[in-house]
Amino acid sequence: MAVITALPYDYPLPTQSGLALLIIDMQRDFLEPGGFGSVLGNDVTPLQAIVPTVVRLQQAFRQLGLPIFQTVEGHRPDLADCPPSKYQRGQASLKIGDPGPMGRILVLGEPGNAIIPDLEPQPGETVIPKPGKGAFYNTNLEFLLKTQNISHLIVAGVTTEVCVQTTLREANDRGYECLLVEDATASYFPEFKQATLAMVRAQGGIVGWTAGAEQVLAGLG
Ligand code: TIU
Repeated sequence: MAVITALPYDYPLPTQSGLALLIIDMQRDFLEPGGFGSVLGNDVTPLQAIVPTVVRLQQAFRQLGLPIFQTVEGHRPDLADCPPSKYQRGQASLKIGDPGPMGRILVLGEPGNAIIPDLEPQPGETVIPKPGKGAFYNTNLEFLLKTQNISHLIVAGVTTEVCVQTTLREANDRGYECLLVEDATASYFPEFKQATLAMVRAQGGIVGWTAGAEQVLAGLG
């Protein structure tokens, strides 16, 4: 059986069902100055460092003809899908929906809400807009995965302890076998990234597996 060398033990690749790449929120709003992430007070540079690794994974899945899903955190222009708790939280200089240097903050369709140019999806690749941190909450992701008989998810993106971890936990509870790619995920807080990696693979893989991109690419062969 084909495996990816991973922690806490080898990740068995599926034989009867599908494997997909799930890239979380690699958007200008989180990776570029002036977006939602920087408005929250964060330095965005740690997130930019993973871009080449995520690109390598995207290219490998394309070459293998395997499905690629990307998510985008954002809200309708009328903010009707933004809970007041999310809108009011924090003391940022700009709020969700306010005009920023890349358009309205965290609003679907605005320039700053787009996936970064390096990772622009190709026709046939799926983009899932999501109003929350988890990719399964109020989206059709589960329906699309089920329809395509996908059971195994290789997960990358930002931020590790917020949208990525929430999504991993949602996926794990729904029965998906998840592997988080260690050098293809980043946080504004490096210690939170490391803690998340440790949490995911603790207790025999209570949430899933972790592995480096080299191991993932070698396993996919
Ligand atoms: N603030 C933060 O770390 N993350 C988010 O708000 N969204 C995602 O993680 N995508």
